[in-house]
Amino acid sequence: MSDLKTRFLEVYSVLKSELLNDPAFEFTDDSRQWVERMLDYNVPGGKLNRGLSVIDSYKLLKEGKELSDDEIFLSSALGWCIEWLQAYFLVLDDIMDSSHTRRGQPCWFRLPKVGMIAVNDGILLRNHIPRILKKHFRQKPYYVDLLDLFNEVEFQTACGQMIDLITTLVGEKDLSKYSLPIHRRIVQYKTAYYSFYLPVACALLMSGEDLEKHTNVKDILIEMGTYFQVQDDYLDCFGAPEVIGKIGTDIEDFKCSWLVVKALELSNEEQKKFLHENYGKDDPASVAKVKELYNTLKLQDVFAEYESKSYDKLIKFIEAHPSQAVQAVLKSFLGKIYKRQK
Ligand code: GPP
Ligand code: MG
Ligand code: MG
Ligand code: MG
Repeated sequence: MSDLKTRFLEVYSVLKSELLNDPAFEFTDDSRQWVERMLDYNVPGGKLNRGLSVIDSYKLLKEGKELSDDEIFLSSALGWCIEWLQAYFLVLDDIMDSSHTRRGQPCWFRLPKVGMIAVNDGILLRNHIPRILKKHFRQKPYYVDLLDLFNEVEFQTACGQMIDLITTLVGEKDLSKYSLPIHRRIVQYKTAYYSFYLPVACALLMSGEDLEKHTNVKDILIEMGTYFQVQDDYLDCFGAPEVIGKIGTDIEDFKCSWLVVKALELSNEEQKKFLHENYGKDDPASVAKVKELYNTLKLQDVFAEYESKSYDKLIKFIEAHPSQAVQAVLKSFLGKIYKRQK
């Protein structure tokens, strides 16, 4: 494991122990154990890309200057706030999407002892973020901007999740409303802001930058986040569950996934009818039929082409940015996700 990741994980232990000894609540042994188990189950088990990106980005913005212990700790703490935010979203998203597995284990709400307590655990995870920020950033000149940033991004994500969910309303299954602009709107809000803009925005604030002056960086990151969610939609169907750590549910859930939008674009009338008949049914035979049509339409090739075109477009976009340091941040981020298998 890289040195940076080891240090990052050490910061998790520090933050966890602070939260488990938060004087604002009189913990009993039982409640402390519950929170500890809930955190260990849901917070650190992912790829940690979002969290690690805060440290990486901060380092690149400092143009390679060695970071002090304090800077490493603070950028890691911000990284963990994003991982906490992600844990909160995923715990609730898995309930909403009726998912089964996440990060190679049952979704938290699927554990018999947990069930709908998971809803409150999601709320708790969300409440941990301002507690971490208060403890470690209260005296910083950028504290208010940091709180505002997390609030804005959470609001955008919840709105994205809302449109993701209302487009799939049961009883109103209407595939004809699915299109690329609708898909784009959903994924920008539900994924791109918190997964891509937030880590870099945290690093910019720590470096004393004014976020208002970086709207072009934001635009590039939102584009990258859109590409990332298209990959997520693709992997939901074509990824190996043992590699991505989750079993796809987009077809059963009638999601406005990039794959179904492309399938609709490429289908003839007969194939469209077939899709209307089989999409959004919680039955393995219908799901298999949809996948069969995706194969007939060669969606794997269509995706491969989308992937390389997006990459070229993003690189051009990045290279037009005036700052070399910012270019390095963005290229490093893109490098981590290009052709990802998980
Ligand atoms: C990912 O969509 C979106 C989120 C995790 C945002 C959830 C937002 C909330 C306010 C709860 P997804 O369902 O495609 O992700 P996955 O494939 O990982 O389940
Ligand atoms: Mg989901
Ligand atoms: Mg979802
Ligand atoms: Mg998905």
